[in-house]
Amino acid sequence: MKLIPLLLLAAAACGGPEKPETAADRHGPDWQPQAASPPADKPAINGDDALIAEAKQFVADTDKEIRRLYVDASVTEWANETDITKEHGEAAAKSSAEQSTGITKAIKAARKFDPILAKLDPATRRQLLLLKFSGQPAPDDAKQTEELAKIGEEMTATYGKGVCETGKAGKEQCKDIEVWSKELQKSRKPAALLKTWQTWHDAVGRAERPLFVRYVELANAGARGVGFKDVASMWKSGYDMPEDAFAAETDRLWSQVKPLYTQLHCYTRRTLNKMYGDKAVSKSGPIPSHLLGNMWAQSWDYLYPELEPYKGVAPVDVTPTLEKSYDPAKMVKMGEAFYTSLGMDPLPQSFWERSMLTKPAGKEAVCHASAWDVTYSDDLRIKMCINKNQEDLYTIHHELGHDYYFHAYYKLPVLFQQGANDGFHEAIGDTIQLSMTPEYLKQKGLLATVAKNDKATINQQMHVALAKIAFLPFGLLVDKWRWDVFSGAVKPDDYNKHWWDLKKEYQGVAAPIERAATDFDPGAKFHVASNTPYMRYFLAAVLQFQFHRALCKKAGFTGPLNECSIYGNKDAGAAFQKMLALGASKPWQDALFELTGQREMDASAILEYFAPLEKWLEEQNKGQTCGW
Ligand code: X8Z
Ligand code: ZN
Repeated sequence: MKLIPLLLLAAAACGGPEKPETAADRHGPDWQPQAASPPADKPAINGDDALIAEAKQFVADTDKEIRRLYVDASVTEWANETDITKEHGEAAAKSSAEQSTGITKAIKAARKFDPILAKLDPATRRQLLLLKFSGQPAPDDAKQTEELAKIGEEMTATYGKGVCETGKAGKEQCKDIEVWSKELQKSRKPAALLKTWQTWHDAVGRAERPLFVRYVELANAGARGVGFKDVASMWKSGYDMPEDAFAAETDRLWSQVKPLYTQLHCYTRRTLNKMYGDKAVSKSGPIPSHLLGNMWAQSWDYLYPELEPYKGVAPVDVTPTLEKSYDPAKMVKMGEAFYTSLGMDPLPQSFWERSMLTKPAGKEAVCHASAWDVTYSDDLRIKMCINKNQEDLYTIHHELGHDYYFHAYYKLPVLFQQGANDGFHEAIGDTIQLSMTPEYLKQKGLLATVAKNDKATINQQMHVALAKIAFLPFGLLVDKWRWDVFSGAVKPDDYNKHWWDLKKEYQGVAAPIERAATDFDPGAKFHVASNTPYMRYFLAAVLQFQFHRALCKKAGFTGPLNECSIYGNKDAGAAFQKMLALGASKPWQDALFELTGQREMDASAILEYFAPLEKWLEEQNKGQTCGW
């Protein structure tokens, strides 16, 4: 399984399956996610016992069938993403279509158990609930199902290959996102940055546009066939609460963190204004998207040298050491060592034999990092094109978080082999990142010196904030955009405009040049091209601090949250593993409660963690007009 793109719902971890569990326990067993099922509260009838037994058997049979479909889809998808060819793409589309068809059949067949849901044992009931969210449903017409799967593969492959030209011998020469990203990270020349930004967006975004427009129609047809209003409704319904309540939760969490983001934006904009002048960066408007060191302006850590609060205090960047004395496998070993220090198992030998740690020579591949349990049986792998730099060291820890989640639950029924919600899956490795403090990095020999004073704290916090606070509005808006697209509230002619409206509203970021309705800038982002839901990353950005706070408490740590590292702490490790082992067998609220004592997602741990930086930013921004 890879954390799953919508289409696939296979097990890969750049998306977990779309989203598991659901409302059964909190809202009563009759809670139904929009699906067109008969009411669940019909009076008991004599045949109930037979139907209950049948339901149990159905769930056992479905487990086998879905496992087979997931494994087939995941095996062919792995082959294609590590070696993009026409044949691999066709095979992947075929198994993806079979998976959609099989899931849809099962969802429809399960409807007969709706009248007795309340009488089923919790595990059977929950699997029936999760089945509704177990993958992209197929449209009724088999031809359309095939088309949907093909388009899905084509979109992923188009993104993976990147910007291509046909060379002399008629061979296609492509430059993938890695190449363009390096330019955006390193250059400080606005004209060069603009050229890079525009090349990627024009080539990849525009190529994705017609595919995506059709994809929306077909995916919605599939969702409707199993009783959802549309794909947006299907995605939002998968969180153990009514869909509107879920959407309101995301807004509530954003309102908790928005003031901190606004302070960071204000300080960053002022620094960029000083660097590039009023013409390039206005003092009061949104920041042009190409100047933030990242293709989507989603995290700004490459601007740290320019934004460093106090010069000459102590380095916080481990890239120089990685470049000098590491290779990709050694970086992954360092990640594994963190997890084993918590009492978790070493990665299986097969991980080292089967993972893709660098781009295979002479092949096209999807370099966007992901984690997999290809056969849903502890067949753990990661797929990355590792660069020897700090960002990728952190991404490795993110991906291993997925693999350790897979490992903790691989013996469960396949429908429970998911995160408690998809945000949990994304948050595991990120929680570990929060424990990679300067002290820890020094212990590992990655930093030679660590300063312990207020200035060092602010520098360190700025470094973390440029990755994790800058990310928050982006994490929120990608699926706000897709919700409006799938629901039909926004039509294709306005797709691009709506994207930039949301980028401005939430991120305070603007397109560097005028964009047209024929452009398709969202398609220049991996998760849109690969149909991987994105709200999970926003949830993870919140949850990881909640997890970190709880784990630090279990570890007996009483100091400031930003100084805590759970490295080597077996008590914290045991608590973490206990939650991971639940998979999706319980509503996420129960899993969260188990670890944190809270039943709600809550951004207060973020604010607690960043309290020193927030205060510092407010002082820096005093007298300024922040916002845009
Ligand atoms: O896609 C990812 C991971 C794989 S699940 C590398 N992330 C999001 C992104 O790159 O946009 C991690 C942070 C957000
Ligand atoms: Zn991930």
